[in-house]
Amino acid sequence: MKEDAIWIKDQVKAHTKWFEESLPMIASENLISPLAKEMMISDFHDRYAEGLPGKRYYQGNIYVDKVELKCLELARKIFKAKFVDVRPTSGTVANIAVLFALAKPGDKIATPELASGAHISTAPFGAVGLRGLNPVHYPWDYKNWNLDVDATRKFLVREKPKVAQFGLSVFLFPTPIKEIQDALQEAGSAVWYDAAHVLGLIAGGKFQDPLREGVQIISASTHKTFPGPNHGIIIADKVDDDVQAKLQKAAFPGVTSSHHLHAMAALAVTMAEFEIYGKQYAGQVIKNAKALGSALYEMGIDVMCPHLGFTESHTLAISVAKHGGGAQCALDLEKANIITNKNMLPGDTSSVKPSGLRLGTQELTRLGMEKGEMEEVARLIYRVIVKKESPETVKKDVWELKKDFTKVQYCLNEGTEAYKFYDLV
Ligand code: DSN
Repeated sequence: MKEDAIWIKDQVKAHTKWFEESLPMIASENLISPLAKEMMISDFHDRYAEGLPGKRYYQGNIYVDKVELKCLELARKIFKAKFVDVRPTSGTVANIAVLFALAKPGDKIATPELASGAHISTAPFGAVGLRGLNPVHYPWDYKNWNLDVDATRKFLVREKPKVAQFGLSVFLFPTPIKEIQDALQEAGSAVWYDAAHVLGLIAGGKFQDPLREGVQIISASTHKTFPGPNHGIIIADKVDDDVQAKLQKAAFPGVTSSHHLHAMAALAVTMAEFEIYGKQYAGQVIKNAKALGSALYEMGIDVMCPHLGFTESHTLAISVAKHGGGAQCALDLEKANIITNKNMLPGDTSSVKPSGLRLGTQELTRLGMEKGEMEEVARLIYRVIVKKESPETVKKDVWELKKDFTKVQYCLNEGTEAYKFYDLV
């Protein structure tokens, strides 16, 4: 019905306005640039392409092929990798493709545990379980939010997992892969790194460089610290032709038919923009996370890992057990238009009533916020979760802060010379 269509559009408009007025701090989200957005609503959306550029099963792909080849070229350059596939349509889809290429049902896979910050695709009820794999978990150093290096070395040699998977959804610090390289080699494990959360930090040269540290295959979504569209990517280096062929077959026809060509074009545009602005953006994201962590900590809030400077990424984990718990605090913050998520912390047993919150600075940074704004964000959070001020009152001050930060930065934009290019597309 026409009324239904209009009603749906109105809900999306209301959501969009709400987010414009809010401080979005979910660590897995971001904003795409105006040019990337234009790709998302282009005719590419309405088309199909199956296979690889130049070897398609459909006609009509002349320009799609050019764009995909450019996307692959840019990705190979940014990630200094020989092999890239941009056909997985999300991070989890990329993960399933990697699992199909590297393992068979019944094989053993080493992963971090959910309570250590792992992603659900590595859980028995996620992609790992779907592939019929047998997960074993790394010994964890909860104080430092990382692998216990010595114990992990012994664990790898003992367990000899077919695949060793690294990467987290609460990804505070680089994983010490170099430090366990000897054990990985002795175990004969394929080394896979889910970089979804930190892809932009890696691309900007501000986190670790997994492919130079012993990782063979990276999978990721492309819309977290890498500020692209909702899509997926597989990146590999030093893998033989056989593994490359398996990855390609897994990507198509294994886990995709067509690969969301509009998102692929938006990813290509984001890569081109990232080449110009990425390093600066990635650096600022981390500076902002550290500044926010310090400000919250100075106000008496239990930010994890103060002895390590809180974080080396975009993410902060904070314990709000003494302020009513993660679920209640996340709801109160939402009422004040500060959007976060409740999160399990080490020792928690319930994902529904965990003791923590996860905060990310990548989206506020994308809007141009810096250290001064992070200090103000910390005060707003403090007022809601510690002082228990009415969220309605705090919401007004959230907008006071946010109203000057509503335009996407670190991209080709209005007012810059590059905007002329954007205007012509
Ligand atoms: N659910 C996402 C996150 O928040 O980390 C990852 O897929």
